[in-house]
Amino acid sequence: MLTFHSDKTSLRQANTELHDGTLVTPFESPERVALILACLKQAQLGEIREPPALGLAPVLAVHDRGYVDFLQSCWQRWQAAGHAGEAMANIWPARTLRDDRIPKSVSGQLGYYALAAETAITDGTFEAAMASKDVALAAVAHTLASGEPSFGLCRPPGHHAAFDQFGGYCFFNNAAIAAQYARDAGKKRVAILDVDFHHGNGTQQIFFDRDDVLFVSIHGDPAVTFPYYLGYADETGRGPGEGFNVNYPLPPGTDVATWLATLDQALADIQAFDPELVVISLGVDIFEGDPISAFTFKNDDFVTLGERLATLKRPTTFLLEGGYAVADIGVNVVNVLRGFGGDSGRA
Ligand code: SP5
Ligand code: ZN
Repeated sequence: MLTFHSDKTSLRQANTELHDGTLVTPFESPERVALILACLKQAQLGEIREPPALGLAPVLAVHDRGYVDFLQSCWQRWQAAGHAGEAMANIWPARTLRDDRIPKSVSGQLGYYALAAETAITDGTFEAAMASKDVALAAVAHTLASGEPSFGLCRPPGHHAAFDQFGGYCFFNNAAIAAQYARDAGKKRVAILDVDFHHGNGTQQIFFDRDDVLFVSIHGDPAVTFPYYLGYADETGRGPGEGFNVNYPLPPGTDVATWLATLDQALADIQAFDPELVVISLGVDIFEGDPISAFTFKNDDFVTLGERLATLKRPTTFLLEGGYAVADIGVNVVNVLRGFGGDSGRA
């Protein structure tokens, strides 16, 4: 399987993440991509290509212009304001405060455009987010042109990024950008299957009113799990989008047999939709050893996941989302791709 990768994704090198009340080194690290690359090469899974730089037009097809401008200018403005640390939100237009005016200062805008506080903006964040969406676009373009599967080694991840909000380590919604690109290239129905431990709130929001992009997600129950405010089963879409959003929240600790039985339902939903392209938001944070997640996949279960996804027999693009157990991240990603490709050998 062809992989797309850009060294520019390593330009995102934040030093701080607000985690359980302290600032820690971010779980979402450049090391993640390096380790996956090493495993892909060792497994000889196929060619690894650089994506072309496609600019902002495909981003603006799913994100707000003001939001994109904010991401592009945030770090420089934060520095110009003389702040010592990394740019992070500490005030929101929450519940009892107005949300219909955009503040002028970078601190106010951070809260306006953030949906979580753990994700700091730093030098290189925007450039890395640009590279990440270029990886996603090159991967989907390859699948559209050839019918062959592809893997986009996206970093930073994307599925928490909404129309005009960042957070959950995400800035541009790579899966949404790729799906919209396929729609604009003439594909009538695109399905996005999100298997990351966390609900893909951003992807859901972007397509909630639409019947041309089906969003199906299996994830930790939002009642007890990030992103907390979205991902319930009663979120089924709105207006013309009614019935085209499907959430399968599962309790922390859910066993793999139950998870896979849920996947079978998700695959049936996707087959019923008859998509011309499937985008997999591939989070490997469903691994039992993941430091911030609570599902129970073992290394070999990722092969099974890949095998089941292959039963769809649809043009498929895999895009990396989460996965923070770095010692196992490469093996787990390679196992999915191997399972999908029919070579069930374990990495
Ligand atoms: C793309 C992706 O996987 N983003 C995840 C972002 C999660 N950020 C907040 C994590 C909060 C974890 N709290 C659980 C602590 C367990 N000790
Ligand atoms: Zn995740």
